[in-house]
Amino acid sequence: MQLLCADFVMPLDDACGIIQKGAVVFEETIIEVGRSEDLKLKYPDATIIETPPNSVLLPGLINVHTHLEYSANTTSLVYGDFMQWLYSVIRHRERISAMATTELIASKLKEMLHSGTTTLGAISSFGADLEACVQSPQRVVYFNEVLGSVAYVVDTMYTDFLNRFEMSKEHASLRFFPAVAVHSPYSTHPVLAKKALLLAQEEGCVVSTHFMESQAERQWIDTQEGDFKAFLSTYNPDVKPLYTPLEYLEMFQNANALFTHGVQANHEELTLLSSQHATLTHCPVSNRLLGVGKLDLSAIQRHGINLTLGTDGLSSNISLNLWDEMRAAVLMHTDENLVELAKVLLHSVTINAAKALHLPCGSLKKGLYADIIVVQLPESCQSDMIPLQLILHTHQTVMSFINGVRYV
Ligand code: MCF
Ligand code: FE
Repeated sequence: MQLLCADFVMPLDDACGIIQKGAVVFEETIIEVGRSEDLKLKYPDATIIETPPNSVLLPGLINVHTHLEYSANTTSLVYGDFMQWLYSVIRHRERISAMATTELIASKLKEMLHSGTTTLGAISSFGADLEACVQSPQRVVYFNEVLGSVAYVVDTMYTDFLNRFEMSKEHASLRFFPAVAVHSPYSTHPVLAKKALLLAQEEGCVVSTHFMESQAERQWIDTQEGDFKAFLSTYNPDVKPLYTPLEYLEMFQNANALFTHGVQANHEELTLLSSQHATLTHCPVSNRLLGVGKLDLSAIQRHGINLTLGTDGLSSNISLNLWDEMRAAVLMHTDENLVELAKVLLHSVTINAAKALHLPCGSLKKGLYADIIVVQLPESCQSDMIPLQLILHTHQTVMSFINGVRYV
C-alpha cells in the first residue's frame, strides 16, 4: 500500500474541489483520498511517497483520439485546407505509415506517458500500431477503423477490418480494449458502417467516428456539391452522399460513441447527439492546421454534450502531449472565460474521457484504477488559479502511476 502526498490534490470527480496538503492511498486501485495528515494516521503501514513543493496530484490524462500510424509525419502533409490535406494524405500515407515502425510508435507512447497520458484511444487504420500498443504500459482503447465508400469494396473492406478486429481481440486485457472506428459519413458505406456497428454492439465495445469536420463535408452532405464531389468522383463517377447527417447519427443510437471534431455540426445535430448521450471529441490543433474552423465550445456545453479532448495524430498536429493541446485550446477559445475554460479542459481529459471510454479511471476516487500523475507548478499559486496555471506551465510529469505501478 502506498501513500502519495502533495501540496495539492485535484480529484477531478463530480465535486470539482482541490485538497490542500492532500494524499492518495492506493494499491492497484485507489483506497482513499483526503488530507495527508489524516491518512498518515489512518494508514501507518503504507509506504509514504513525498513530492516536491507545489506539486499537484491528478488522475492520469486520457487522450481519446490519436492516429499512431501517422507518427512519422513531420512536414510531408499540406496544411491550411482540409481537402488539400486529404489529397496529401492519400499521396503520402503509404510512405509515412511504412516509416512508423513499432519502435517509433513505442517511443511516441513513451513520450505521451512522460507527459501524463496514462490512457489513450488509438484509431488504427492498418493494424500496424498493434504491437506497440499491446506492449505499452498505458491503457489503450484500440479503435479498428473501417472505411470504403463504394458498394463493390464493402466485402473486401469488411473482411480486412474483421481480421484486424479479431487480431486485436487476442490481446484484450484490463490494459487493452479492442474497439471499432467508423471513419466518417463521406467515406464509409452504410452497409459497412452498419455491420461494424452491429459487431461493436455484440462485442460490447465503444465506437469512434469523425463527424462534421470540414466545410467541404458540410457542403457535400447538404448540397451534393463542393470539393468532395471531385474527390469522391475519382472512385465512383456518379457518386451521391451516403447519408443525411441525421441518418448517419441515428445509426449510432445504440452505440457508446465518440464523435470527433463536430466543428461544422448544427443545432439539430447537436441536439440529437445530446439525446443519444454521445461524446464529442475536440481536437483544436488539428482543426486549426486543417483549416476547418473553430468548434463552438459553448454550444457543446449548452447542449449538455460530454466533451473530451484529443490530439488527433501527428498527421494533423506537432505534438501528442495533452498539455500542449489544452494550452492551444485555452489560447484559441478567446470568447470563453479563461479560468472556467481551464477547468472544463481538465475535466475533458480525465473524468469525461473515462466516462466516454467506459473505463473505471479518470478521477481520484475510491475503487478506481490507481492511474495517478504528479505535476509541479514552478512556484506557489492561488488555489483557484491552479487549473489554468497547470495548463500554462506543464510539459512533463514528475511521476506517473498506472494501476498503482510507477513508470515515471
Ligand atoms: O482526424 C483527422 C482528420 N480527419 C480524418 N481522418 C484522419 C485524421 N487524421 C488521420 N486521419 C486518417 C483517417 O483515419 O486519415 C485517413 C483515415 O484513415 C483519411 S481517409 C483516406
Ligand atoms: Fe482523427
